[in-house]
Amino acid sequence: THTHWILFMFLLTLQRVAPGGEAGVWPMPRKMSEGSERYALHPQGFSFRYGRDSSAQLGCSVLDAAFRRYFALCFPENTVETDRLSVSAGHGELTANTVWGALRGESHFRDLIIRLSRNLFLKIEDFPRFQYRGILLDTSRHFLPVRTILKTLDVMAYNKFNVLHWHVVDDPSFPYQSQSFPDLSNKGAFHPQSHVYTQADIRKMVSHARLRGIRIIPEFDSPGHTQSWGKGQPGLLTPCYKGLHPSGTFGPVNPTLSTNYNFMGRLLKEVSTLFPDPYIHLGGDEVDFSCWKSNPDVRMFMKKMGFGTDYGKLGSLYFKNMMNIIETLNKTSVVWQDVFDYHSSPKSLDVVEVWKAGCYMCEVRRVTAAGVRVILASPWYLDQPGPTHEWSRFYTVRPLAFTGTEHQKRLLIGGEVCLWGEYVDGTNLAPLLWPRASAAAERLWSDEAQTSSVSQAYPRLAAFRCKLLRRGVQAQPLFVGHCKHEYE
Ligand code: CP6
Repeated sequence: THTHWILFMFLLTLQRVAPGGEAGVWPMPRKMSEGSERYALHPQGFSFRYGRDSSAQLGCSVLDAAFRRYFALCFPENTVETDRLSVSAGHGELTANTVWGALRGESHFRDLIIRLSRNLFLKIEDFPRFQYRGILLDTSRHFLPVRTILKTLDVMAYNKFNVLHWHVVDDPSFPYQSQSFPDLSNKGAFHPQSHVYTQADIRKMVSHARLRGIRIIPEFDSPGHTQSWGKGQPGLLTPCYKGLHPSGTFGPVNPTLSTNYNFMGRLLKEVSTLFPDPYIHLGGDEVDFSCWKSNPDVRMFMKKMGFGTDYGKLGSLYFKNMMNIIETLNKTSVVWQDVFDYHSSPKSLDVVEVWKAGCYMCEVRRVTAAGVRVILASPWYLDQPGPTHEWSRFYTVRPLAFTGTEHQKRLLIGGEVCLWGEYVDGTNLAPLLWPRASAAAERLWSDEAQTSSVSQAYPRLAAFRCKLLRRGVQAQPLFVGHCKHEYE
């Protein structure tokens, strides 16, 4: 059955201008017919309402909250823009088959119909190209304030991103405050009170994201990238040796001790109850085998297991155990491509994230040929310094241009923009993300053939960036020009 919601959330983006042009319609919908008349919109005579036939009604928390947000977006500071749309006796209508679809006008194989006054019909048909449209934020290299993350979720929703991949912890700091293991952040965070995410903070983020149709996938990267974990969990990391003696430094998680798997199981159980998303990211990238090699206990274990000198087999064993933990928690795991490369049974993996530069299409081809789902990140690294106009490089990525069967293409579930944190904190996160990540957003949402021209995208993206400024986002400029409302 169809569900109907009468709402006007799309009126402002549907002005009479060349396809989405000055209105900054972004990302581009599949089909959009535009009327020739303009209307002014008055806050007094304007409201969002549930349709009479709608299966969702007042009390649907997600849409009630969306109505309030969109109203505020339509009327910033409650001022009326008389040169904009208004409908005195008209109404708009949106049809979607899920609440999430209604949130972003996302309607798989359904029509989105906007009807303005009696004689003007505007029709949008839209659905996403990829189901997974993510952004990675890293809160270990720098702590990101909770409000910065909440604001980023807002802007992600404007761009139809639907996944926040939260790289919570890493070598430099452990800001996740665990109930079962408080020492992890007491000793491993930059500061045990001011630079941690409490369970209450996380619930707030998860709920804020959910109301905007965004999933939060936490990453607890191991066995490498875990230096900060070692401070609060003695015995977790492998002691590295220099010759016959411990050197005093530590390497990846010690994969030979069952106590460490008990610890990981308890930690991930806590994490899995806090984050409702079915996916958990287990990391697995850049594991330094040299410390494992140096340690006599690890070497003995290798011998006992018959692994020879192949430390990839030890990595496989670690991930088999981790995947078992994830399975008992009824979750699906995501891992970095490194795990696929060193794993002895790569077909058993759930989802692999391809991040390395070089021939990333070759890797996508290999992983999908093994029947494993892929998230593509390689072409969308935003944290490396570069010229502003590189948005066009992000825009012209062709994620499905690898050789493979239709089945392989379907295994590419989407892509992700990575903003690693070495050079990023609350001061520069927004301008680094926006509007460059918006270029990737359109690539992941829209039809490729309809959005392949950089020169046609430019004025639309420039207008969308002005819209972001108007909404209080410090999005950086694309090129020479001005916005009607500059950032203040
Ligand atoms: N941190 C972690 C990182 C990176 C990775 N994992 C990384 C590597 C190379 C570049 C950017 C980021 N900073 N944990 C790799 C997935 Cl160019």
